[in-house]
Amino acid sequence: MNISVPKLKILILSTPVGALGSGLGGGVELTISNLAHELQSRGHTIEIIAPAGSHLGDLSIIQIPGELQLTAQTQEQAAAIVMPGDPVLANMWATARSIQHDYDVILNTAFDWLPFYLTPFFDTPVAHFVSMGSQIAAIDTAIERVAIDYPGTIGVCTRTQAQTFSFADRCCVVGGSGVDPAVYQYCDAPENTLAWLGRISPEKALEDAVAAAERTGIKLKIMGKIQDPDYWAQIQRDYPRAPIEYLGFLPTHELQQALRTCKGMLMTPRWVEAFGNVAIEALACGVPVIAYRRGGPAEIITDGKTGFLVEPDRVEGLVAAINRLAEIDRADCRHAAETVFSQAAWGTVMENWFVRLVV
Ligand code: HBI
Repeated sequence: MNISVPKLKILILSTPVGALGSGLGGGVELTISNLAHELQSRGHTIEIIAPAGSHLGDLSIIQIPGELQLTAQTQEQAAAIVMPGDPVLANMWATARSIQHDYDVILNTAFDWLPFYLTPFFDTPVAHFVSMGSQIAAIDTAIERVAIDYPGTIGVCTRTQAQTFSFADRCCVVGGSGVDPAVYQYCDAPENTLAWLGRISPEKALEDAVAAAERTGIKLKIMGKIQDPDYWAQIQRDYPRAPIEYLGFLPTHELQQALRTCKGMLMTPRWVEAFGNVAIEALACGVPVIAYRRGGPAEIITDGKTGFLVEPDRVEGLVAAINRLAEIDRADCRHAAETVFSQAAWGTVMENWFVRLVV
């Protein structure tokens, strides 16, 4: 029986740390892009508010000027809330307030104090997609206030991420994204290369993947935004002989072309990765994922079937798993992306979340 779902008008507010398309917003870019396309394909109306200079395929975006927000993961746990002089975050939410009555629901994707504080000031229901684990106590407190006063409005990617908050039981696990299998070309005859994808920033611990490449002598293709140039320079100084190649921050079509021929992808999060969109992109190409057993990847990868989960922060564990990659059937990786982690399956979870908040 096809229970008809009401067609919703959804206003999505992006992350204030960078324009969409810059790579500074990390996984949130893929989350917003895939969600917008999937919900539009189901007849919903989507509008996006994001910092000026944003572009995301064919999606229309209300561009907002102002200064970008400091990234939360670079601040101390006890940090005070900091807003720049002309904050793009505040400007984005002032625009949202002025047009809120044209929409059934507002989706916040910023991991910042302001959107949570402003929630009671809005008439239109606000759903919050929380994109990271606990970073700053003041932000945690603001999220908890909303979780208590507006039950069901705090969405998180994984159970592990929820458990970094004291109010884990008040969070709805909605996943981090879903992939459209048609966008990724499956490859069952890989070359002898490895891949690492992500923002090049200390919490992603790229150095461990580079160390594994040096020890195995297998070339590591690195893709992603250089968010911390000093950190990247230090890695190159520490591992001068490692067989690495930096391919840049690539759009999905080019990214999957470079990724699909790899025999495995390494995920080395030093922090509790909320989800790990890059893991499901690798699976969609048929590429097994070797990941530290920490955070989102530990809930995405089935050990021994779609990749390997290894002891965190130990390069020798990565090396041992690299030597076992031939045990994985790449078709199992692709199948996981076509089913559990598909854009369609995730779209249904997100659609149900929004419908529950509107009725
Ligand atoms: N920091 N202050 C702040 N706000 C965000 O929305 C934010 C961030 N750091 C990282 C980030 N978003 C995204 O890269 C998440 O996908 C992790």
